[in-house]
Amino acid sequence: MLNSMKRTALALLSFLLLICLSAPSDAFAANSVGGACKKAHAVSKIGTVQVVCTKVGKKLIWKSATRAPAAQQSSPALSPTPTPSPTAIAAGVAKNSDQVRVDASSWSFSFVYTLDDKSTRKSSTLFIPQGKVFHFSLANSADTSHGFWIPGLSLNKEAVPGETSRFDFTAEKVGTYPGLCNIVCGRGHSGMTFTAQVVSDADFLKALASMSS
Ligand SMILES: [Cu+2]
Repeated sequence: MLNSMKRTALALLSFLLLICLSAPSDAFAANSVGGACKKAHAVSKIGTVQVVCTKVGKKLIWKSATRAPAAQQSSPALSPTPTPSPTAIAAGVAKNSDQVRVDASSWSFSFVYTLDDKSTRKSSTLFIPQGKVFHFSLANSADTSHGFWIPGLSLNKEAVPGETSRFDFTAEKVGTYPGLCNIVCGRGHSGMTFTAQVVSDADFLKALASMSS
């Protein structure tokens, strides 16, 4: 009988202890944010949310004290490759006497575009905006001649060593056109191939933006 009473008393004590431990630090804490409280500025917790007893009108209610996260600090600017402006073709690039420079060397072709801010972009593919008078320069600093030939566009120019030639060209039809050297120029001659892409203004800007400077 005595043992039974002891066990009951112990169980009751444990229960009370559990209530004390789990109760909020403020005895008035209600079950949720917005619930009633009795002591202004009292601080408590509801679940994991810190709450403050706040006077709203004539009532005292628990309000979340969790602050909004601080605005994210912006990381230092990484100076991304500037995207050519939409006017780069119509106004900017068109101001340059050489909108694209074709570099013919032993044994490859590369294409260098000058943007309106005079910066350049280099590409192994020749992009030509459709329907525009486009200013080309063709340079060859090597010691042998190369032929800059795009059969599908009927474009054929000789790149003479040490000389730069200039010409205007308008490509009328969007498409992909294989290009190659048509002068036998040495052991790497057969590898002197490239692709010309005639594209819309929008695609031309995208292409410029993706090129390395
Ligand atoms: Cu060649």
